[in-house]
Amino acid sequence: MSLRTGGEILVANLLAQRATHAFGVPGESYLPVLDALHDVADRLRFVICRQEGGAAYMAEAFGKLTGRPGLVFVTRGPGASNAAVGIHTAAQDSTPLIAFVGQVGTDTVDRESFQEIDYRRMYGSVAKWAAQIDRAERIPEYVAHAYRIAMSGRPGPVVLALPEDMLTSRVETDDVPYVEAVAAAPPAAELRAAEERLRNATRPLVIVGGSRWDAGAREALRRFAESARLPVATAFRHQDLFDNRHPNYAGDVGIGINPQLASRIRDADVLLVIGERLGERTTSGYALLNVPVPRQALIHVHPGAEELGRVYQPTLAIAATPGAFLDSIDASAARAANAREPAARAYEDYEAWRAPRAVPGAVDLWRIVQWLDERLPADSILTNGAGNYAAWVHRAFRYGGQRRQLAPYSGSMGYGVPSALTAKILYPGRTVVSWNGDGCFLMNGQELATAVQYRAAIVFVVIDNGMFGTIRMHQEQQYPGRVSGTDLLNPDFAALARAYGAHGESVASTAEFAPAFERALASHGPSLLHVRIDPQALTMNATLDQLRAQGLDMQRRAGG
Ligand SMILES: Cc1ncc(C[n+]2csc(CCOP(=O)(O)OP(=O)(O)O)c2C)c(N)n1
Ligand SMILES: [Mg+2]
Repeated sequence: MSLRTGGEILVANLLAQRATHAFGVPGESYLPVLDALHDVADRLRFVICRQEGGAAYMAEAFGKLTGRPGLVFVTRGPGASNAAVGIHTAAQDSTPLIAFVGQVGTDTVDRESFQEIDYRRMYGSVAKWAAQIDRAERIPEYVAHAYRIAMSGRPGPVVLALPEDMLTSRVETDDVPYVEAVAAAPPAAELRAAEERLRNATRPLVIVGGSRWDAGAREALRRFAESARLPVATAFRHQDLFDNRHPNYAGDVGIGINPQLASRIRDADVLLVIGERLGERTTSGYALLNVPVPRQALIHVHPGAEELGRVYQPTLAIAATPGAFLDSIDASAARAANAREPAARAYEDYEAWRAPRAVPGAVDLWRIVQWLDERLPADSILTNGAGNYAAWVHRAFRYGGQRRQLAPYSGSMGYGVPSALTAKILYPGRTVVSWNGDGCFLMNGQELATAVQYRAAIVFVVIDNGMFGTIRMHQEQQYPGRVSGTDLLNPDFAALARAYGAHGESVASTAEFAPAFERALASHGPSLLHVRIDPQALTMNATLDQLRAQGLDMQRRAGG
């Protein structure tokens, strides 16, 4: 064995975990790591980003796409602060991520040295684990533990601080072996009880969500749903867990849920929930199911035992990964032979909900998304952040049953640009469409430079309504006519894209979208379509004026 720096030991142990990519913005605080990466650039690619928020989101998207922790490297205080949005998203989205943060030397710690923060306290309540590696010989132990924690149970983010003197010190140590997530499998007695509940159900429904799904688990879900004849709904921003064209598909349980699906959930006698936490967005603000004891028999399957019964007390609490549960349940024993209606009835409701209605203005996003739905290859990836603009893809686009949707369960803006970069870097052969609002795009629009630098041929779409539309919607409903803090004066996004070196075009009508999209794809580089929409097209169900009228009406009735 020979002496190695902390930086070299860290990189060697990441390679031992078969890490292929790391995302980051450099800092002088972790130069030894950057130096060690220099020698292994062909195996562990460091993707240089423009802002740590973008880098952390990219790492988060890596975790979503691969199931292995996304790695992000950031410098001390300012870098660590910028990265917070991605770490929070990883926490709420149950995504494995490890953030490596530069830290002042142990010789000057606790003086509030330049850019010093105690990351254990800063990230204590957001990360699954926040720690500092004070001795280089313990790096392998910390890396193994970080991987295991990030991936196991309910996955989430880990923050590891790297004191500068630890990274430059030279020690002898072995590397740690490859670490896998801890398996969580259901006990046989609970499986039999679940089968019995489903077999005797008259109005059963399955809801799927969360992380720790792989291709095998998705396939097992399809087989189970078909054989047990169960309708399957997908949780908020998890629409790619089940083929949306499948006759057993019931739609998505998210913001602006199909009222028919909401009734179906309320009226269900047995709910089988797999992988989903049953968070606020999937329960219509905790209103869909009774707290703390739902009226429905709830079979809750989640890999993190601590999530079972957190809000909703289940009839059966099963600590298992989706794959382990679906591989072990006997679909024929669970077959809902007494179901009052065929599973396909729910699909008819979904189809009707998806069918386009009239939209104000020259650009009809409903038609555009339906065109994309038909046009895009079956393995294309669609990303988005947060905003009303996202509702169009969530409602009208059909995500197939493989990993195709990158969207924040955390409802965090600015996710659509960086997550698309990760998708295109990992899968250069797949079509990647990044769907953004005008507000959302500029939260991480700087990563367009990263897309150009890495020649990532993503089609960025910017839906420009000249406002933070979602907040304007709430304003009109609760404070009608009192517009405050939500107007935006936007740049010419197409010209901005061209300034970055990307292909950029404006789209002024529905008919212009398809040819512009084809030209964007044919440019074989990053491209941006600036789509100006009528501000009246604020939601899929109501115009801006209608929302204001509803708000005024509510005010009148409240006696205001
Ligand atoms: C990081 C972050 N900041 C603020 C918000 C609050 N927020 C939610 S949606 C939204 C407006 C989004 O605007 P835009 O991207 O233009 O989409 P639109 O609603 O206009 O379609 C805001 C400000 C948020 N969810 N995330
Ligand atoms: Mg907007």
